[in-house]
Amino acid sequence: GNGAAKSGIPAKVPAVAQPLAEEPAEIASNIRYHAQYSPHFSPFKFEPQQAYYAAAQSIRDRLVQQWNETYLHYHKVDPKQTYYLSMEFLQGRALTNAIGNLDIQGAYADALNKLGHELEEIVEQEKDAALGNGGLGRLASCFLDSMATLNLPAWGYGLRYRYGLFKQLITKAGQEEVAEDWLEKFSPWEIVRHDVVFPVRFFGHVEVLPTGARKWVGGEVIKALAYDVPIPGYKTKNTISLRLWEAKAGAEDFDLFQFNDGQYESAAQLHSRAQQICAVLYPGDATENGKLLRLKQQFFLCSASLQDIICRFKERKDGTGPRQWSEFPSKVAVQLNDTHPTLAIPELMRLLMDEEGLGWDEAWDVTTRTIAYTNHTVLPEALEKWSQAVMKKLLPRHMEIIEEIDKRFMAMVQSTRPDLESKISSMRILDQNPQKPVVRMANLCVVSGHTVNGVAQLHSDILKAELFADYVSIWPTKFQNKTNGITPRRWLRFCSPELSQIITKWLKTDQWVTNLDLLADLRNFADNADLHAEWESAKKANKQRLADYIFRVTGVNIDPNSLFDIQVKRIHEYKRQLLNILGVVYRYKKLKEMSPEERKSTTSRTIMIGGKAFATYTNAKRIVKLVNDVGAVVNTDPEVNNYLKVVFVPNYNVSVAEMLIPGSELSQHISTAGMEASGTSNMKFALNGCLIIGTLDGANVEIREEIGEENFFLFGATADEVPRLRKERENGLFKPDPRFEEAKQYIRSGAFGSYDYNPLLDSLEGDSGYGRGDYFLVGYDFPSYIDSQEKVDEAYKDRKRWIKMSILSTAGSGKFSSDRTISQYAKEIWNIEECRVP
Ligand code: HBZ
Repeated sequence: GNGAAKSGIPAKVPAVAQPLAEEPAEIASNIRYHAQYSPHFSPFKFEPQQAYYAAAQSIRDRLVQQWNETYLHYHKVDPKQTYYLSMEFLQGRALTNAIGNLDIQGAYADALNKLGHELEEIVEQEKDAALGNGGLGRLASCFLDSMATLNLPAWGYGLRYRYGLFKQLITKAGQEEVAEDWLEKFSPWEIVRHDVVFPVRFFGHVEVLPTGARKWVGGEVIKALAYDVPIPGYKTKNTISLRLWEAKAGAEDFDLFQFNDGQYESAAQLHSRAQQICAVLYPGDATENGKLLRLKQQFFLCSASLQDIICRFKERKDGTGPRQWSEFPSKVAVQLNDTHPTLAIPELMRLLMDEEGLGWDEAWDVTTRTIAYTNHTVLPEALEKWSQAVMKKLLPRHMEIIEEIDKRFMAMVQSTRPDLESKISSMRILDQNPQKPVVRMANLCVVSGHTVNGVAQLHSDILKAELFADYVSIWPTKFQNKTNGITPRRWLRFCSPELSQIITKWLKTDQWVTNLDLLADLRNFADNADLHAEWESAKKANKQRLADYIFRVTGVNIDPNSLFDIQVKRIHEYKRQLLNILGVVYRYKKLKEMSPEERKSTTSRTIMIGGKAFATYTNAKRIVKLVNDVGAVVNTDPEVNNYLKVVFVPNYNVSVAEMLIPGSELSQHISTAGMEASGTSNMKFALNGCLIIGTLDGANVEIREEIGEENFFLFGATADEVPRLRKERENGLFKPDPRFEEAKQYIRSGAFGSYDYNPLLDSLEGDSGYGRGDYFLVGYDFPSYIDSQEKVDEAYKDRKRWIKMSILSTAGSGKFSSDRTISQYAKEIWNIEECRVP
């Protein structure tokens, strides 16, 4: 797996080099060393960019040292280890996090000062590593931080995409996507492992050997090369790995003869096919080519990771004889982040049977005791289904194995549960629809995994009652809940040092950073006038910083005394940014109708909306355009722009979130009930003392429980009402509120420009069908949303009450630490324990 053990590092050579510098002066000279001797830049310039790379390389030295110590310690102790397989990791920037977790922030700030730079300016030089789309990818990154901090033997596995999530530009036409080159120069946070390379096969066919054994041969073989991103825990030596695979072809795949013959493209064909695999995160899958490439990516991750895991399992034996395969599940836990890495199941079966010679039953026992699956959505269109024909062509041996799992599952149900006869066809892994036979990946995970979990209580309940109800009757104990969490390091300690300092002062300890439940003690001071003053001044500073940022990126001047109201997340109809902007349009129209005197008694608001729309999601892109068009009119309307501003925050990503969230006062989590599995930004906002307006959906339910219903602005239908409301709508029984009609009509009238918003607004009309007939119930929830927003306006006028609610939001956020979530996974799913580096 790492090479260290197999080749046997000579024990007499000390593994640890010089102790690393602690004093700012020594650190400064170390940074200068990197600036002069690293071959990336010419040595005579030391501008912020060079300073960033040199500082990062100096920090990396520390990370490498800790990483090595951690690896050797795990190797010696040989604990059970978890592997978190994910197609996405949304890491964001690493520098502030690394020096914060290593607890050397002050020394590096001083060192950079000696070199004529400000740390605050240097950290801004770093590009975000955006190897993910949204919540699912960011969750994986928060989990890594908690695994390291809790000293758990656990690693992440992912892909090293050449281009991560696109950069969003806002033009007159709306959103435009451009490639974001996060590796343009190089990433100082990754370490290539030229000794960790595995072959990954595609296509080919299955051969039957004389023994009867089956072997996958032929096709094309591409190399997976490991890059390690060290993940330091907070104030601990433990530093784990995010291992990212890159696809490569070798010199033997380069056809020198063809090249010399002038056939340049075909000479390097496998090289270019290898390059395609990790070229982009989430290649568009509208075409058959796109689908095939996505499936290739998924298999590439699964195959390389499992080969590596098996290799490490074999290396870490203590005795003399070979390892028993039955021991594997007590040394290895594999967690699938949604169905994207489902192919780990048939690939582990294949490796065990075809490469290691196990029989079906033994391989199945090992596989099912190793693998667990997390579901992140109940939206039917997001449940992965792969064409059986495509799968057979790309992965012929895996398709055989999947067919066998399906066959055995059916036989088991038929023989033990005749009462489920009528359900079998929908429970099967293979959907034998003659038009388009597919493999249902979620079903494969449920049948093959030992545990299935949802990501918030409501979501897990829905999984058990609806999506996976039939399986629950077979395996009642297989299903669990693991409510999501966020890392308090990145999402409070480092992104809001001002508020953190106040919390530490009042709690008289900084232990809350790793024991977030301690925040509950802030309740003792929720009415204290001194705390109120400090709290408000920290919020004010964060708001000012945010206002300056907004001016810099949009040119819009926002008033730091207005209520900062934020909704940032991927643009999706179920998340209902459209409800937000319709509410804004209604507010604008009412303001226009008021007298100047009346306006003065309203609560001034700045509404910020940000998020990326998937490139081919037309309605999502129309929503982006609408927010921008409304902003352009409102912000330049001298009658109202002291009372209302609307800003679309471009290119929302992790580091923009770190700016927005600390400066927020109200945030919107307003999805149609039952559709947002959990949400995680809701937790980040609440932790930062931001109040929530939201529906009873996902983790909102639990947040409201924790912070108190009097501190949460609730509105809207509940999840159990949604099916009936949709029915009623289909039957023509929905009577829209006049305010809803007024808002839509105002847009249709052209008040925000001549762009044709009728197709978007029409999705809110009619009586049935996805994308029509208001499937997301914007119209039904509109009146209660407006009423709830009026309560927000009233509450904001009472400063004391508002600050108290803000303090209580932070105080009630302890549960939502990813440390709590990961401890629960460790105990209740993985069965792993702390393995602290001495
Ligand atoms: O996962 C999100 C859920 O929508 C959110 O409610 C939850 O909090 C979060 C973490 O559990 N899901 C995603 O972010 N999903 C994706 O990004 C995605 C990516 C590729 C796909 C499908 C979904 O093919």
